[in-house]
Amino acid sequence: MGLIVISNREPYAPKRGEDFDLRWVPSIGGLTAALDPALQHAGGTWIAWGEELPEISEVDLPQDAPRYRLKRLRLSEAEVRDFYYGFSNRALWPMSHYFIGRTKYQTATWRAYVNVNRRFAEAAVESYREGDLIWVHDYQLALVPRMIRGALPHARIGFFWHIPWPSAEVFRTLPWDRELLDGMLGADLIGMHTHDYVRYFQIACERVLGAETEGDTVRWQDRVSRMVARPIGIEVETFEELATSPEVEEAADRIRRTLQTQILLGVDRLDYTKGIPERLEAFDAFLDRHPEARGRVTLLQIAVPSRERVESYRQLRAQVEGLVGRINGKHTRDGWSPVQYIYRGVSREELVAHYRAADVMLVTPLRDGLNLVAKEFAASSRDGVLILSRFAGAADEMPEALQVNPYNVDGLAAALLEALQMPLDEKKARLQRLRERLKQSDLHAWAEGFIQELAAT
Ligand code: GDG
Repeated sequence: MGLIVISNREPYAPKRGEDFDLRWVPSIGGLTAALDPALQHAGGTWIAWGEELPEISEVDLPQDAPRYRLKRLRLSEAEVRDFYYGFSNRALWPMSHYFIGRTKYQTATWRAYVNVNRRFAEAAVESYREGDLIWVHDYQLALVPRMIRGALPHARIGFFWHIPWPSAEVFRTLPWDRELLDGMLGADLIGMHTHDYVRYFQIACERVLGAETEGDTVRWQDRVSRMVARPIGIEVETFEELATSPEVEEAADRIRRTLQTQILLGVDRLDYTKGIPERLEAFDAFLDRHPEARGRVTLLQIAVPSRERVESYRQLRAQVEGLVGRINGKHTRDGWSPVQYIYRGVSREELVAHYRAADVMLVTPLRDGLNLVAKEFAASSRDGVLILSRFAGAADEMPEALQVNPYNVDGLAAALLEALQMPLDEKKARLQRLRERLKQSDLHAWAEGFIQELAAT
């Protein structure tokens, strides 16, 4: 029995070195990090969009000791524009995160979505051998389970939706609500991060399709799909080891020495779901209210460039940079500036050094499927405080974080004060409990658990 993984992003991307040698470099991100070991273990095929060097259609990976085959789909410029930026990121992404006002529902991009989903499904059918398990990932590929099912009625197909599933009233704004649900229900097992998302999905199936739901199942057209709430985890030990390595400790010390203040940290893709302007406003309000904190606290915001071809992401960047300028202009004095803003991705070592240097981590999305940064910080920090939005999927599993409503700027400013004043033993006790829970359901348990349940269907 082999495994077929299907995702938009590929696990390794090809890079030409200075000597023109081709290297396959692991992609950044939790999903690919979790599934790569699982696929190395089971053997099989990974199907993804070959973004760089699309002329390479297949490769055996990992490069030095191949265990599985990566099949790379070449998408045309128009497909990237309409399927990826158009439908996935301007219709499904904002809708699922409750940003109905930012959606652009267009028949032309929907058609491209259908066509590209079909290409992924066809590649999967071609790779399939009797007994294989097929695991499809995320909102870009929601129609793939049904399309595979049409060709392989007896295959075992799993699907994981990595972003929030919104309330049925929001979901019903999607003009292709029936088609999307029907596409997903081609799977035997459908995973989401939280029980709430699963419940909202079932309600949508009832209202939109008239499907029957019972317990953790949905019955639709003589087939039963089972739902599972299984939040993705992280490699806890990897973060602990990295965080306590001499290089990272030294880098963390450097950050502290440079800033010479307490450090509040934000790390996000620059996305309107992440609540970055609200966080900046809250810090501004905090400095207004607590003049004694001026010169003694810095907010370090790492914003990783994302989806820059979409207008609303460019607008967000301008908004954030305007706010940073306004807040720094208002409060800067005697060589201290309140906000340090980094607009680029950093290496994993630098990232963990920042987690390690921070006194307070601000994870304040307006809506987030789960949020891995919150978990990574909890695994890496020595005695920091996590402030976490109640609208991140991870909040269910992290009750020891200071939970906030990111829409409440005053409440967020008050949480900042509480975090900065928290006694050391309380901070350590909270982190300890968070860490224990992270270890009980880490990344490998997540992947292995889903695969085992799928195998048992
Ligand atoms: C989607 C859902 C869900 C970030 N900056 C740098 C960097 N990162 C890494 C982090 C983390 C990952 O990227 C971001 O994951 P998140 O979960 O925080 O957010 P999304 O990208 O929106 O992910 C989300 C996730 O899928 C998994 O299901 O949790 O809700 O939206 O791992 O460490 N890594 C490096 N440099 C950076 O500057 N090296």
